[in-house]
Amino acid sequence: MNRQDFPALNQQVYGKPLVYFDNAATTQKPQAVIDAISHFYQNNNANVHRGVHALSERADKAYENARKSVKEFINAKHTQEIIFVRGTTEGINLLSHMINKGDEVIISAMEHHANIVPWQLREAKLNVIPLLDNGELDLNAYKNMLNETIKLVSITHMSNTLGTINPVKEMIALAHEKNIPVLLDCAQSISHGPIDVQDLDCDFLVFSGHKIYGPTGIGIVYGKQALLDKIPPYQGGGAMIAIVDFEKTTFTHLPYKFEAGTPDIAGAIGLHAALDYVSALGFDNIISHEKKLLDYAQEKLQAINGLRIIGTAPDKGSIISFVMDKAHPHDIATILDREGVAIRAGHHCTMPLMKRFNVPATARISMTFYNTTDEIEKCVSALYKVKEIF
Ligand code: C6P
Repeated sequence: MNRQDFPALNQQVYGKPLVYFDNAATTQKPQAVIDAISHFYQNNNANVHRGVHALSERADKAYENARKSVKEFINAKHTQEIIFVRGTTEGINLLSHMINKGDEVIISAMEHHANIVPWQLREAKLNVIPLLDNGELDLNAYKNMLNETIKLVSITHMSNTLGTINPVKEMIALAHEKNIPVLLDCAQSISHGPIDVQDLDCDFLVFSGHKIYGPTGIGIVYGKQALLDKIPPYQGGGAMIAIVDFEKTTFTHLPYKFEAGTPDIAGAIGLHAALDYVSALGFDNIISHEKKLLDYAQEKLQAINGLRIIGTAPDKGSIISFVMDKAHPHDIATILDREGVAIRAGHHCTMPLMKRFNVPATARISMTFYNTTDEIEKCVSALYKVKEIF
C-alpha cells in the first residue's frame, strides 16, 4: 500500500531490493513529510514565540498548527494538553517528575527501558505486572497489585518486542477505581490503530514522531490539564517562564511550561504532515493490511523447523520476535541483511523481558502498511539460508 510515497524504500542493498522490516525501530518517511520539512526551511525558517517579523509569525503558526493536529489525532480535549518533546523517552522522563523517592509505580515485565529507568532515577519502587507464557499481561496479578499506595500505573500499549497489544482501556478503568492515574507508552501503538485519549480516559500518553512516519527528534506528551498543572517543570530556560528574577522565577502556563528553549520546529511541522498522511490513508486500511501481513508471516515462520516465535498473544500488532536453533539472532540479522532484508536483533531495549523468556536476544521482524507478502517470501527464503548455514 502506498509504497511509492516512500523514496527510501526504492533502493537496493547488496544488489538486492531493500526489504525494510525494522519499522518498530523507526519508520520510513513519505515524500509529504520530507517536503513539509524542506518547505519550512526554504521559506519560513524562524524561531517561535519570540519574534514579531513575518517569518517568525509564519513559524509560530505552523508550529501551533502542528500542536492542533496532534490534539485532533488523539482527540485530546485541549490544545495545551499537547507538549512537544524529543520523543517517548524524553516524554517519560518529563512525566517522571511527578514521582518522588519511595513512591510506588506499577509497570509491566514487557516495558521498554524508557519506561523503567526514568522511574529508577526518581528512586520509585517498581511493582512489575508479570507475563503469561504467550506474552500477555497477567491481568489477575495486576488487579491484585492495585491499592492506595500506588502513585501511578505506567504501561506500554503495544510491546515493541512481542507485539502484544494490552487491554489498556480495561486496565485504566481498574486503576481509576482506586484513583490511580495511568500513563500509556504509545511509542509502538500510535502507528497501528486509532487512539482516542478521551475514550480511553488515560491520564498521560507519550509517543515518538519517528515511529509514525514523522521525523526523529520530535515526540509528544499528552496529559490531562489538571494533572499536568501539578507537575513541576523539568527543564528551565527560555520560553517556559513568566517572570525571572535572581531571587525567584515564576513559570508560564501549559504547554510552554514544559517547552524550555528553542523547540524542534521543523520536527513538529514534519510530524503534522505525517499525521495528515496517516489520516488520509485511514486506519481501517492500515489495520486490515497489517493483519494480513502478520497472519501470513506467522504462518510461514511457524513452518520453519527450529524457529520459535516469542510472543503469541491473540491480540498482537505486526511485530514478530523469534529465535532459531543454533543461530544467534545477530547472525540471523547479518545473513538477512546480505539478502537485502533489514530486521533488528538484540534485546530491543527490553532486557527484563529477555530474562522472562530465558533468551539472550531475539530476531525481530516489524512490518507496516508499505510492506508486502512478496517481501515476507524474500525474508523467509533468507531464513532458510540461515538454516543451511547453521
Ligand atoms: N523502540 C525499538 O526498536 P524513543 O527512542 O524515545 O523514540 O522510543 C523509546 C521507546 C519507548 N517505548 C517503546 C514501546 C518503544 O518501542 C520505544 C522505542 C525502538 O523497539 C528503539 S529501542
